[in-house]
Amino acid sequence: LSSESTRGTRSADSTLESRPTTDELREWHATMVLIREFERVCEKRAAVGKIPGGMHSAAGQEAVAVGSIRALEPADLITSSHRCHHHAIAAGLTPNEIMAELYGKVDGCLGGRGGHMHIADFSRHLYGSNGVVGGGLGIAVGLALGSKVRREAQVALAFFGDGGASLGRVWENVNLASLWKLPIVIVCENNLYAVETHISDAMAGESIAGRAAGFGLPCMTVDGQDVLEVYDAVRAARDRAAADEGPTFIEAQTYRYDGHNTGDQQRYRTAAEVDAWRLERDPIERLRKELIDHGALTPEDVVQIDEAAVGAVEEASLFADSSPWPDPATASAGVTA
Ligand SMILES: Cc1ncc(C[n+]2csc(CCOP(=O)(O)OP(=O)(O)O)c2C)c(N)n1
Ligand SMILES: [Mg+2]
Repeated sequence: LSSESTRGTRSADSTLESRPTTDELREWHATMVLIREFERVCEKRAAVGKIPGGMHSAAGQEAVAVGSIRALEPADLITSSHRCHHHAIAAGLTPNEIMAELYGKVDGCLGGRGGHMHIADFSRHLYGSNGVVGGGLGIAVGLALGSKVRREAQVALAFFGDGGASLGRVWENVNLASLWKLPIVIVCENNLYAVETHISDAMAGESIAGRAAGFGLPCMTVDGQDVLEVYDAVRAARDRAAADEGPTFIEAQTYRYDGHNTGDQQRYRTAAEVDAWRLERDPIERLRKELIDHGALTPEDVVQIDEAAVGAVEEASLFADSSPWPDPATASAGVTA
């Protein structure tokens, strides 16, 4: 459970055919387990008011974040959405600094001034979670434009949700990305719901990827519960973008296990629907089974990985609890009139 990002673990001359190593897959699995445990504990901490304003859990969507971010090279750039902890952990932020930020404490990644919807760390190239639905995509388009103008090989990766796919702002940015052939990979995490609204009640047309195709860029749909399928699609898209061949749009079909945000009573879906996704398509169980079947993980390893995740998140909670509040006198530091 290294806190170091393992982005770009493949050699620069790797081909599309090359597969992640067993060690890499083991790290992906451990990171997904850590995300799941982080969300489990955060839900509890938010429910008792430790996380002011509540939060949006990404439990169930781990493979989208890990598969996408592991397909990047270290210099690449990421923007997130309001549902963001899986992106932040996959990008290499530690549970301690994320948890302290969620609590609003001084040891958080932004000194406790950002909170859940402003988790960022420019040193790890994470340009923020975002309370504006679809807002991160606009920032990523700007990052990709900057990279192209400077002739740097940095690719931007943007995440947004199916609800964002019904916003004009999202398509304005997809249009510009395609028109200007920007080095960007656009990942829509289609978890079927925008707050309480099922996608079938909100969206005309066949699919989100189908909509995107109208903007003249390669578009595809992937199984977002299959980390390798996500990785392959994003890696190919990343390679295209780095070769100055323009953007790619990827719709990753996924599912959130928890409510939309803290306190959601979930009257808009059945427990049976949630259980079916958990039992039949869980991204961690799938990868775990594959690794065990191939002798890359033992049942003892699994116990140890689960325990390590519990320990790391327990430590993060203690760390956040004991971290001081920011000094009110510094509240406007850096703000100019
Ligand atoms: C511009 C804007 N409109 C509305 C909201 C309120 N809002 C917050 S999350 C959300 C639903 C987003 O759904 P989706 O894009 O599918 O992401 P998910 O929550 O499923 O991850 C809405 C409507 C907002 N934050 N920003
Ligand atoms: Mg959604």
